[in-house]
Amino acid sequence: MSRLVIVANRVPNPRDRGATAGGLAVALKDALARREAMWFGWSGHTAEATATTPTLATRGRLTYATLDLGREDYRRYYQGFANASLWPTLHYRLGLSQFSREDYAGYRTVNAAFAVALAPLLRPDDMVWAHDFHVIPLGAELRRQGVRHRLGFFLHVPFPPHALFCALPRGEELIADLAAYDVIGVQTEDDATHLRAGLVAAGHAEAAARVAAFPIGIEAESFTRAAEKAAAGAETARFRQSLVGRTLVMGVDRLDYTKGLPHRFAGYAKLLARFKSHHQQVTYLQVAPVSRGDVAQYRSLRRELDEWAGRINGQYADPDWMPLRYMTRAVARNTLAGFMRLARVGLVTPLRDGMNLVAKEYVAAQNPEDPGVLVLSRFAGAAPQLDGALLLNPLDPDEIAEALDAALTMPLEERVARWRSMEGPVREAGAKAWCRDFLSTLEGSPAAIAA
Ligand code: ADQ
Repeated sequence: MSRLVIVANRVPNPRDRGATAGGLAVALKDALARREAMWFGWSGHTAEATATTPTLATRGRLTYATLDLGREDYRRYYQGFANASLWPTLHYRLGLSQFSREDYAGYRTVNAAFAVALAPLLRPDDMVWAHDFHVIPLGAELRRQGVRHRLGFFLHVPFPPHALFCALPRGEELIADLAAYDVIGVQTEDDATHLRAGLVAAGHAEAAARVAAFPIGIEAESFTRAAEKAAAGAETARFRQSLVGRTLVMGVDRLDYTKGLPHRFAGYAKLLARFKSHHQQVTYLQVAPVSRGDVAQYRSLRRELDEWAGRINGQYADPDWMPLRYMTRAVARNTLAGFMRLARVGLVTPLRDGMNLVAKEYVAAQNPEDPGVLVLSRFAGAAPQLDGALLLNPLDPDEIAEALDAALTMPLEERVARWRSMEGPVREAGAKAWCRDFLSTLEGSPAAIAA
């Protein structure tokens, strides 16, 4: 079996295992267990200048190859073009997207530095799988280094319609770079349709056939086991006790403007305003650890949510009832799994999301005898697979309030029927299947497209 080289902006720390491993490491676990592999990417450290040779570390059949990035390169590549230009554009938020030629140049510089450092490490039989919007030009840069290997790319976030994407300056150049990959994976059929049209418009019709949807999944069985175990543990018992019999609504997100948190809080406020029967009866726990706290838009989002939380509790709380519990500290994955099993409603309302794994985790965490209800945004990539959820438009707070009321009053029989229709897809289209589908497509692709 050929060696697998995974390229991602962040490479997991070789010392992190299990619960502390990042999302991508969990998703790739099966693929990495089955063969010799290498992780390649940023070390997580900055230095005066970007390193030219990677630092290598080996753990069994896995090699870690990482580069320190120069402070200025890091700022322009990561905080600048990746997070402030590409992230909003790919999530359909042109109004939030900033562009500067210096940031774009930094993004290209880092991708070229990655390619120059990676090319000499490749063995003849290696397959390269690059992940996400940070490394779109990597394939083209590797080809420039003379690399003829099979190169795959997977985009974890949405790909918008062409008219929207090409409003980003240099957008067409990036689409043309994608044509250097042998397989270009996206989350949904909609994303695939948009990207194919983009490739055709950018004059790369030949690459359109290499685009395919590979919806990412979770390791459902292990998540279910974690939820069962945590739900029987002391931490969940203490949390359950604190609810004093009230019904739990739960949200779990990174604190990001794509996740629709202000709209979600507005929807919850509408529930309390319009459906008074839920007063004293419901508790909403929102866990949203701060991410990208060094980007201005994320700081202002945090202020907005602080205000919402204060307003909701200020207006509706009783001395013995706090309707909203909101925390920006991270909570351990296993603890969250136990809390999800306790929650009658999983509230997942991103304004746009590549997939959204929390929705799938919520389904996997449920007790089959007494499952909760998933309330899910139509604009999450997971929506087409999870049609047993109450699907809604997350931009309308009244729709959120109505879906919450329907979920909180739903009879057991309907909850079971809806959950059963989702449980199968979540289990079958899991992380393992995702890896295998992508890698077998890459293995089967005609080798060396760029002669
Ligand atoms: P994210 O935007 O990070 O990922 P998501 O898929 O929901 O979004 O979450 C990834 C993981 O992080 C999940 O396993 C979740 O449990 C965990 N997580 C989220 N919030 C957490 C919290 N408050 N505390 C602890 N853990 C938390 C990007 C894309 C998604 C896509 C994934 C995978 O934006 O659309 O589903 O990649 O491709």
